[in-house]
Parts: sequence; C-alpha cells; structure tokens
Amino acid sequence: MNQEAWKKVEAAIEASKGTTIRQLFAADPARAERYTASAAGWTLDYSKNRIDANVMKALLKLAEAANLKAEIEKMFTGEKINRTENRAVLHTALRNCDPAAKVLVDGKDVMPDVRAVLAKMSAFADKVRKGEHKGFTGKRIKYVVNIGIGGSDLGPAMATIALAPFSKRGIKCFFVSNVDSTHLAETLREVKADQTLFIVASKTFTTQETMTNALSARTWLIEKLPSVNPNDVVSKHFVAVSTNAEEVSKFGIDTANMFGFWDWVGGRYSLPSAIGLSLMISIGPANFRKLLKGYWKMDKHFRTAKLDRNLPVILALLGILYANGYHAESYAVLPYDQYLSRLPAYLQQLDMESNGKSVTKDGKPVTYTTGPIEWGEPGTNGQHSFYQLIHQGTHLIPCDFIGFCKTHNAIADHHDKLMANFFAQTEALAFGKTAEQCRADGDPENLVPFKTFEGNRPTNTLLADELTPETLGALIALYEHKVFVQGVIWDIYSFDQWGVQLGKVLAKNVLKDLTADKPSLKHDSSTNALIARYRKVLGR
Ligand code: G6Q
Repeated sequence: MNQEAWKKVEAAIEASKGTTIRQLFAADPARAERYTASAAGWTLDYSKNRIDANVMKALLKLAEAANLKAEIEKMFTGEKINRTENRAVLHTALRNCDPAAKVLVDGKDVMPDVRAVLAKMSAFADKVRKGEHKGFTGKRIKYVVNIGIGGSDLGPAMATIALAPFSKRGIKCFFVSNVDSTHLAETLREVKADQTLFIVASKTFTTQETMTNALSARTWLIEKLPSVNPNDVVSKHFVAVSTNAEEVSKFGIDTANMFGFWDWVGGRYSLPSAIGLSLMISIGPANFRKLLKGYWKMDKHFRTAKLDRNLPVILALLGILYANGYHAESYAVLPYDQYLSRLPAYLQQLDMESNGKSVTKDGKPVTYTTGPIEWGEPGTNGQHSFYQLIHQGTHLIPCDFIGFCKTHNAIADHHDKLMANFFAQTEALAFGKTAEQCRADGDPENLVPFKTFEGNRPTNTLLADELTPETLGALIALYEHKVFVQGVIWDIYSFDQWGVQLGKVLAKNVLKDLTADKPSLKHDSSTNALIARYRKVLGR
C-alpha cells in the first residue's frame, strides 16, 4: 500500500474522529444525496459512514497512487496479472455481451470460444428443460445434481436459490460438495436415478472431494439402472464441466458431454462460465444471458466511471477505511431477501480466498491489514441474534445492507415489514439513542446506561428495484470488483489461492495413515494419538 498516500488518509481520519455520523448529517442537509451513487440497477447510499469530504478525497488519492485505472485496464485486456500462476484474469470476458468484442490472450481472441461454450450450454439446457434429453430408461430429467466444491459449487448453489422465482419448478437442483458421505447420501434419497442428471463440475477434475462424490454417484447410478454396458447409463446421466478433457474422459464421460472453460477463469469467479450450467438448466438460457448482462453492465461501469462515482471503488475504499484506519477485523453482509440466503457464504469465498494474503507482490510480508473477515445472515433473522453486538458491542462491524423495493412473493404486508426493519436498522446504527432520548421515553435512570446506543456505526445501503437475473449479476460483479480494487491497493495477488491448494495435499498424507495396515505415524504427538484413537475405534 502506498505509504505516503496512506499517511494522508490517516491524517484525514484523525481530523474527522471528533465528529459523529449524527453530527455530519446535522451539518449537511445534502449529505445523503452527496454520498449516493448508482449503476446497473443498484443504488448505493454510503452516507451513513464515518466520512467527510477530506477522508473521501484522501481515499481516492490512495486509489490513484496504486494506479488503479491502469490496473483495471490490465485485467480487462487479458494481461497476465495472476503472476504466481502466470495467468490472465478474464472472468469479465465470460459476460462480455458485445457481439463484436475481441479479448486477446497470448494474441488469441478468446471470445469465439466463450460464445461457442455458451451456445453449447444453451442447447443442452434447453433439451433438458424441454424433456428432450432423456435418461437411460427414456424418462425426462427432473433432478439435477451438481457435484463440485468451492468455486465449482458456491456460485451456482447461491444463484440457483437466489433466482428460484425464475426457475422451472419441475426440475429440482441439488448441490453436493462435502466429501462427508452424508451430503451425497441425503441428496440421493431425494432423487430418482432414472430422472437424474449429474453435473460433475471441477476445473481441474482432480479435486478429492468432487472425484470421490462423483465416483460414488456413478456407482449408485449403475446399481440402480443395471445394464450390460454401464457406460451407456453414465453417458445419459453424467456430464462434466471442466478445463481438463483428459481426466474427464478417464472418468468415463464422453468429452462430447463436456462443457469447457479456461485457466483464466478463477474458481470463485466462474459462475458466468460453464460452471453455471446447473443454474442455466434451472432458469433457462434467456435468464442466464440476463444474468450475464447484469454482470456486464457493472463491468462497464467499473471500467469507465470516474473513481468517485464508481460503486466497486467506493465500497473498496470504505472497506480499507475501516480495516486499516479503524482496525475493524470483519464486516457483515446482510441481505434482506430470503432468496439471497447463500450470498454471505458466496462472498466469504470471493473476498477471503482472494485477499486473505500476507505477502506483497514482490514477495515481502505486508506491514498492514489485508482481507477482512466477511460474514452475515439474511435479515431479519440476524436482528434476533448477533445484531446486539453490532449495536452495542465493543467491536466495530461495518455492514452492507442489501434490499429490494419489490418482492416476488407479495403476501399481506410482509414486505413492508421486512423493509421497515431494513431501513430502521441502518438508521439506528448511525444515529443511536442518546441518554436524553432514553429518559424522554421514560426509562428509569438505572437502566439508561444499558438502553443507550452510541450509534456512529457505519453501514452501506444497497437498494435495487427487484431481485432479477440482471440485478444479481450486477451485484456479484460489484463485489468481485470491490475485492479487486482492495487487492490492488494492498498490493497483493488476489487471484491465486495457495492456502486452498495446501489443503488439497495435506489430507492425502493423513489418509494413508488412517487406512494403511502399518501406518507410518510420522506426525506430531497430538496428531499421531488422534489417528491412533480413530483406528482403534474402527478396529484397525
Ligand atoms: C476457487 C478455488 C477453489 C476451487 C475448488 C474446486 O477460486 O480455487 O475453491 O474452486 O477447490 O476446484 P476444482 O474446480 O478444480 O475442483
């Protein structure tokens, strides 16, 4: 992080510290308007933050000092900015809806391949949805089971729930990710073999959890649908989404039934690629394209808007303000829409896997805080549990409140009540409740300290008309680019994940010791004893 520019941010924060959000509003009747910006169907009101003109100016200078505009161009134009893996980062190409667009990687335009895969996915999704792709016994597909983990699970799982109002209700989608056999077993209890399509989603097609689940699902299918040639059954009920044709074919899936993507699509950025196949089957190709269009609108906004009106940039700078300036360790994302129940989990991976790094791009340890802890729950449920700490605890938890003016399920006055809570919470967090207000409400003096709310708790409000494929796409792109901007300013690589790769090899060594006749047990004394206890219970 540019230290000279950061020192100026610190000075601006220091100068602003004596003024509360309440006072800032009192002093400036145009504050809400001043600190509201819109793009791609979303309005961001960031006025309820600990910011004034000087703080914002210093933060914007920090972005400029990191050459943000130039870095954004590098990403969009296919430069290999993921240098530890020597890869371009081009999830934006996946949703580039301009029919004339060209995006070059190593001199080759990737757009024809992107369009071809999208067309292949669309044709297949249509066949499944129309009942033309039949199972081995000639029945139509009613169940889709996506087998994948991490980036090959969280995106489609989140978005399939989010876009349920746009789904074909006759097709049920399931997502199996955990290697815990319970996940697969409980899912298989819900489906009928002759009407189930398994999508094995794995960029590498070597991930232990996914391959284990896929093999067991294959065994189950073959048992349920006996045939002289099991491959005839598998070919009707299994398709693959991967970059690794060789492994796909080794598994026994015809590569004609494989939907490809490329090494320049990071797992956690892969929902708009073929990884979104389960979602596309659920909502249909036309809605999937609307989702891409929403992403694209936000992409264009991010690439072209001035930094001070740029939604991802503003969110990123506010995040840096609290993480580095106020030492807030986490932030909460609070969607006031049941359909976004998995959004916090999705954003957890996006943010924490991307920016959970402690080494700068030149390989030196960072001297400042990087990626924050992200967490959340849909409102209003959180209000009845952890909001207590946000209102009155000792930790500073900046929050993003996400809501919609319209509901897909209008019943009585539910939606007004939901949104009343949505607006009331940010108001209470910003303005609190003074001791005088408590007394005026008749609170006895001994309770005043407990019923006083300090306020000055920062929130962003993100409001759209309605949850649609387009607004969802734009929302995801907004957070993707926010994470990108923070990575640029912190001078870290946001697109690798060596910590996740470590997990992929660690368990392999332990697995040998759990199952071998003569385990080597060359671990520490704690791990050795735990393994021994496990083996004893299982009689090994
Ligand atoms: C995402 C990560 C990680 C990855 C999974 C699954 O950015 O790299 O979550 O998506 O480990 O990997 P495969 O798709 O290769 O099975």
